[in-house]
Amino acid sequence: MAPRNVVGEPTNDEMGPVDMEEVPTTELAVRPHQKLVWRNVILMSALHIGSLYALTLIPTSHPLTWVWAIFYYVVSGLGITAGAHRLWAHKSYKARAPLRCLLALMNAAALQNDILDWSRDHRVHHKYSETDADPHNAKRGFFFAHIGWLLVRKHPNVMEKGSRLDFSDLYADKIVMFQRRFYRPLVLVMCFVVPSVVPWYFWGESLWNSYFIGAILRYCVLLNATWSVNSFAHLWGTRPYDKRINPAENLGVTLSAVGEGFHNYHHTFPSDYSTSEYGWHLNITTVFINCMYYLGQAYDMKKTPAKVVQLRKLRTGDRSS
Ligand code: ST9
Ligand code: ZN
Ligand code: ZN
Repeated sequence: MAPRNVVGEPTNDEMGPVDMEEVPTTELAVRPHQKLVWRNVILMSALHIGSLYALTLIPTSHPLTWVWAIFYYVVSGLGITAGAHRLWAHKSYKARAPLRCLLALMNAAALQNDILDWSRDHRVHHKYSETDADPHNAKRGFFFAHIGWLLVRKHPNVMEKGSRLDFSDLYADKIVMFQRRFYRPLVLVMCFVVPSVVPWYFWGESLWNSYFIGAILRYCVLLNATWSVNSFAHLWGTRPYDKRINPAENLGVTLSAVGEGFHNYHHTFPSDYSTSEYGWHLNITTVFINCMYYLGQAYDMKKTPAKVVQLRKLRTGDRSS
């Protein structure tokens, strides 16, 4: 994707006033895109309640089950960061078919919509950040940017502006389309069956404990870590590369989101494969991609030259580092 300017896009206010006479008053109260999708509200509430219950099971579960849950958290997190995000949404490096198959499976373990949907929303997010066309527009507040955007219909501008972007590379990728076609069974196996069965089979954990800790709790924490990039890292932190945009460098998010909290850098240089000035530093995803490079599975990694980064910091940074 070509580097893009996230400032200067028209905001909702600049798109002109709503013609009040054409919109019946009842529709003004709750617009279609603000209506709650009750199915999602119920599922997300159940997931969070189930996760609180899972916390109570930790003291009585096998320590290897905790290790497994953390390991599988990283595996599924990489399916998002190294897969949907850096490979498919940004094309910041290339991957051979075996790695793309592996990443598609790891991505299904994260259950964050299929790769095509995820990448489509993410490209629109970068192009139209902090406007109504941004699926998780942080200008609508912390809650909306974090989880609220998944509980209501999308703003019509998301579809309208999104339909102007090019996603032909995603539709042309057979592995992406395979994952989309068989998404439900893949999710069933990768997100729920595998994390539940491994502790039960290998060290005799009860299926009940392994399901709640390996599947439910791990999935819920992973979702919240991912959403933190949209909420925390779009609202709080330093802006050493471009002080004119919302996305910020946020250490807490970097640590929980396996290296994705360098968000001011990432929105300033979106095609950099390490999403950070500092390469592999605090960045498990970059370590993973580098290992794949040495195994011959990843190649053509894009890196913004240090000189360009320094000049940009001097020109638009907040001088915080
Ligand atoms: C989840 C995703 O959690 C999380 C993503 C976070 C992203 C973070 C990014 C941060 C950077 C990376 C860091 C990663 C860090 C990872 C750390 C890991 C440790 N453009 O969507 P629909 C069109 S998912 C163009 O149904 P509604 C299209 O034609 C959680 N067109 O809209 C589409 O039809 P089709 C689990 C677009 O009806 C049609 O509109 N999943 C675009 O308004 C309808 O689309 C859930 O909870 C676009 N961008 O529904 C499910 N978008 O697809 C949540 C749409 O056939 N989703 N179109 O082509 C839903 O239920 C619904 O999407 C909805 C909106 C209710 C939210
Ligand atoms: Zn991105
Ligand atoms: Zn962002």
